[in-house]
Amino acid sequence: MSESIFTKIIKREIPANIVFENEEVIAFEDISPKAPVHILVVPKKHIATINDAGVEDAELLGKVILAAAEIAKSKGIAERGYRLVINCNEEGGQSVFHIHCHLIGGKKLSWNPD
Ligand code: DGP
Repeated sequence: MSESIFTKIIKREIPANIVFENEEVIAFEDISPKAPVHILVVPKKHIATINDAGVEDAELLGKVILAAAEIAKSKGIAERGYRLVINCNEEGGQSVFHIHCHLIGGKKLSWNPD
């Protein structure tokens, strides 16, 4: 399966508040934010979960993380700090099966995996 809700956002079939885009990566505000800054940084290539990524995706995934860091800077939260999260499968809390990195910040974050 190569379609996901995020593929529809990439193709502009459904709207999103896009904050960053280049050839390989797109980033947009999470529809259900958990913090003042909550952005999803998404490779345009459809990869369902991090389990499905291969060594051929290493550079792309690095670009996703670097894009998240750049967005954190542009949002003014880089120095204060923030969190990057990739959920995987059911117990990891993944609900959209197209790899994405959550950029979360803008407040003091607790550390509680529950
Ligand atoms: P995860 O649970 O890690 O798979 O995160 C999926 C996130 O995607 C969740 O925080 C809510 C967000 N989300 C789901 N559907 C949409 C959508 O249509 N638009 C946007 N902007 N975010 C969405």
